[in-house]
Amino acid sequence: MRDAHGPVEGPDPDAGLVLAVLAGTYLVELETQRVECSLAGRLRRGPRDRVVTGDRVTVERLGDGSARIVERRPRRTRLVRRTSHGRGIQVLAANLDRVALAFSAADPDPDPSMLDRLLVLAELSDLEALVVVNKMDLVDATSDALEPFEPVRRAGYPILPTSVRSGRGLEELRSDLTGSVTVLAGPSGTGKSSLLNALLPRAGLRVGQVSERTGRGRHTTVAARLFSLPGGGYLGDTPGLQYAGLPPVAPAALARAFPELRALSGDCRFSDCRHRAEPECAVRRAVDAGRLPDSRYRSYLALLDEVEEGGAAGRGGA
Ligand SMILES: Nc1nc2c(ncn2[C@@H]2O[C@H](COP(=O)(O)OP(=O)(O)O)[C@@H](O)[C@H]2O)c(=O)[nH]1
Ligand SMILES: [Mg+2]
Ligand SMILES: [Zn+2]
Repeated sequence: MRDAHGPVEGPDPDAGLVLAVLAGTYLVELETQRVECSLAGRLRRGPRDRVVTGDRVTVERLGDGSARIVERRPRRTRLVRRTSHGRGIQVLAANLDRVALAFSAADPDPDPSMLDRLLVLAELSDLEALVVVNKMDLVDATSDALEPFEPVRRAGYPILPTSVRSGRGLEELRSDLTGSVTVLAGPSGTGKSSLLNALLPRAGLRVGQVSERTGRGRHTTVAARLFSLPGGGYLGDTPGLQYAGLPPVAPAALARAFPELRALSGDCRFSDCRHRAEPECAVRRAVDAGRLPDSRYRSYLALLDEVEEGGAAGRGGA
């Protein structure tokens, strides 16, 4: 019961959080319930990602019991990728705190260049990243299964070994994620749905499904879906990230998306050094001296090619 006297404080009853977008319908969590909403006409004009998972919105209840989103509130963060055609950007989710990148110790084997690409996408979206190495039960305790993740650990990213099968690391992951808004992304088959089911008893996601399959050349949903964590916060998945091209960025912004390059680039001779073959390049020097792992540098060069081909460089696209 509310106190009839004095100002009413606390959450705004019409403010909601978009948990999922499904075929033009928006699943919105309000203070006390979840409602399916449509979009007010003026929000329907313009880009298709005008309202995405994670957006904070204002909802208006209509007399017939339905509801619609009448306002999108300012975004704190945006998880972006390049649109599948063209040079624009597509927003996959808003207001995330972190991305948890799920890889597996085996089956499939780790793919360091994919990991570097996803880390760069997280950095370009201003999101924290952590790396989950799942299926640790498939490798024995003395193996060097974490070796492929060493360059990334050295770059400063947290690495958390887990196994849905044995339960290893799940408590740690759960407590780490509690209280923040995180999506899991990563290659197919690494155990993302299994991890979500283990952490969210009621999510009921299908395991072993390739959710990102395309039929007749058309992409199925790539949008993120959030579930509330028992102790607070939200966790979800975002199938769209693993095939993602980088959004158009300037080469300098790409270099800043690698923490270890960021730390070195001030020491290059040229302030606009792209760290390829320029003289007196501090990054090259670090690679040659073994201080910067080859794999990270190769990933940078591959992504630099992609960014330059995308036309962002020198055309004001940044
Ligand atoms: N051995 C082992 N298998 C796992 C583990 N986690 C998931 N799997 C299996 O890996 C396959 C792919 O899992 P899924 O959750 O669908 O992966 P997703 O494509 O990333 O969502 C399924 O057969 C799961 O049973 C794990 O920790 N250990
Ligand atoms: Mg899955
Ligand atoms: Zn350089």
